[in-house]
Amino acid sequence: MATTKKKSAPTTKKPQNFLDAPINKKLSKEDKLKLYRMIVGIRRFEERSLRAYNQGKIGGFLHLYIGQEAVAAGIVSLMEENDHIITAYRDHGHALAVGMSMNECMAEMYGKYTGCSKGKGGSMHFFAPDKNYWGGHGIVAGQTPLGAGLAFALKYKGLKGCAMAFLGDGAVNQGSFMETLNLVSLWNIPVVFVIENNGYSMGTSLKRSSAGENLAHRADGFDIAWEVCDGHDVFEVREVANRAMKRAREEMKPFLLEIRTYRYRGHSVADANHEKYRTKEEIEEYKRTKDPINLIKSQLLADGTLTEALAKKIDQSKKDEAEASTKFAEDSPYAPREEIQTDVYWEVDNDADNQLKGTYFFND
Ligand SMILES: Cc1ncc(C[n+]2csc(CCOP(=O)(O)OP(=O)(O)O)c2C)c(N)n1
Ligand SMILES: [Mg+2]
Repeated sequence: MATTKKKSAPTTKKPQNFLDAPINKKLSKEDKLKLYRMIVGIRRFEERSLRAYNQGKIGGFLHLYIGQEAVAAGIVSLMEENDHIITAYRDHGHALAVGMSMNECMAEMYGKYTGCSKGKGGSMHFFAPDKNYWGGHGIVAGQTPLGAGLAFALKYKGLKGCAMAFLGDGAVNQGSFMETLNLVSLWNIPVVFVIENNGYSMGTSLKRSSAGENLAHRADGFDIAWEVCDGHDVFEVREVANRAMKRAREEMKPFLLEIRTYRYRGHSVADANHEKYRTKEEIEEYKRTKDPINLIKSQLLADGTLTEALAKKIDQSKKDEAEASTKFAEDSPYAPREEIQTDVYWEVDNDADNQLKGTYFFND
């Protein structure tokens, strides 16, 4: 892939087989199987959630990550103790990758009290602060200044870590993202922005909405290092993201990473006509040549980590886990009536500690 890198971008030499890159050579057999289980698990969880949605069990929106699994799985596998992560509404893959259970995620979509956000957030608002996972945000690019804030906090507290802030290709054109790039460069904030470029923002193709040879090179205008890579091969994602994360942690510098990926489904389940703005052939070609599950499976079969029998067993266990999560969600209660207005704004629930005195539209 041709990328014109200016002085702010690090020079990289990409290996032919990303499993041979030093960061991947370190992986044990169990580490590699963990990545495989994760990618398969995300796919099976989402397929099951789609069925539940079509059965009318899940309301609101459902934005599926199917096709993009290797991005979240690869990057989260590199996270260290002080690293944080935040994303937009296509948030199921990142949630499972940080270790959230299928039960708490499925229950959240069913609107149940046992869900990670007590059933009050739904598909777009998965959160796990105990796992440094800060959501799940519906305003396009709204999570990017928040990601910068997470990284600012690390610097302020003197902790060595980085914040991973994911955004879509459509989000790069939002003013808030540009403002954030300016500040993180000025203040040397250890944030890595990951553009998950799946080629479309809702029904608008990248070509129709974004100027420039690629999206990442916009970082040059802010003197921020950047790189572009493909997101189908989890080992490529790890190889490239590792450099960005290391640089952020060690040099206290921001980074802009553009990862080229693809979503198989419509923008959300409501976008049933997605074959109107792209061809069936385009989708089929991606599935045939770049499917993240097929890629990791063939790599692990070739290096002896996986056998067909084990792959089948893992697949079945992830289907069973997803199935069990729907039962858990179904059997769970809704939030009690008296809690219906809590957990919306921290200030309202913690009035004694609230330093911003004002009125709220639902005060009386
Ligand atoms: C500020 C704002 N404007 C518009 C929308 C409506 N909207 C929701 S998703 C979306 C497209 C975003 O596409 P992209 O950033 O490429 O992310 P993807 O859905 O591909 O993951 C739009 C325009 C919104 N949620 N927020
Ligand atoms: Mg997109």
